[in-house]
Amino acid sequence: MKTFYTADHHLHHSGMELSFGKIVETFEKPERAEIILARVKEVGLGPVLTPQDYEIAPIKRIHTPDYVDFLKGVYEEWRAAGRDGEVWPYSWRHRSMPPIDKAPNGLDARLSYYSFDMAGSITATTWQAAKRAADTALAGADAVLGGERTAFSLCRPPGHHAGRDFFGGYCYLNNAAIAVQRFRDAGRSRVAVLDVDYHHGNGTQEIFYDRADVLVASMHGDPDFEFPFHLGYARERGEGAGEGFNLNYPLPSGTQWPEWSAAFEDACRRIAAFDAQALVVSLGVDTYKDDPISQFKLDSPHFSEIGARIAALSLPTLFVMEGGYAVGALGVNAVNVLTSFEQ
Ligand code: Q9C
Ligand code: ZN
Repeated sequence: MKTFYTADHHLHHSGMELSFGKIVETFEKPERAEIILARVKEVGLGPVLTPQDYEIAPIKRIHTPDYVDFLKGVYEEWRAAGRDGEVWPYSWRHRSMPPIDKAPNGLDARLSYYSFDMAGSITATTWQAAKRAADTALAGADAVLGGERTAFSLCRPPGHHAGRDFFGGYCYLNNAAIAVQRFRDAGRSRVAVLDVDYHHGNGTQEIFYDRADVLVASMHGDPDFEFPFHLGYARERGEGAGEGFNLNYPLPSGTQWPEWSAAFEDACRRIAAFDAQALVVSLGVDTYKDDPISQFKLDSPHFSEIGARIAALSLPTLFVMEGGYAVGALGVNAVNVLTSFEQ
């Protein structure tokens, strides 16, 4: 299996985050991608290739032009306002405030408009890193379109919390969604997304919610107790033409393999029935028992079972890296999925 990777991911590093009332080193740190890359090399998964520098057009198939301009330019605006450090939003529209559909003018109001949390900041080079993560997803999609059965896009920063015009949950551009659209634009008429990250992929859900050509299935911590909250309930089934093409499997805190794999099996069967021409896996391994920010109890061998079950779908499959924060086991867990897929 080819792995797509670029060291440009180092261009994004929010130093800190707020975790249960304490300022701590961010869990979404550059070391994550290096650990996964080291394991890819250790097991001899296959060649590690640098993605080309793509045009912006395939990113704008998913993200709005105003959001892309905002992400590119907001750090300079922050500096021009006389501020140091990283760009952080800090206040959001409460349910008591009427919705708006146009960005406000002021810097902080616009930052609020284009985000939903403060899991991660925007640094001087976050845009470049996010753009290269999207390139990494595109290169993986192009490898599969070129005839490879599978590919691994080692994206960082991750993407599944980013929507058409918002960032959050450590995500800025939705790498998996950009890859899905690449498959669609190359003529694959139906594409499935299997999101195995511990968190609900609210961005991916938002992007494809009204579409029947993209089936999105996600197993995750129940939004009643887990980030991103508010979205990810089973009742969210898609809307309009997309009704029935969004599948959520919210699961309780402490979920172990039998319960997780039952939901996963149901998702796999629904994907098989969808008759997809390509599959994009949002590969988060934060379901691991020792993940520092998650509450599921999967163990390292379970990730091998996940890879084998995905392989049994017999679909052209792109793996796109999402979350996973237990750095000691991160490489083993992510690469277990990939090696078992290939066996
Ligand atoms: N105290 C992904 O896995 N909240 N994003 C963490 C920790 C943000 C997870 C709070 C979690 C985002 C891609
Ligand atoms: Zn996650």
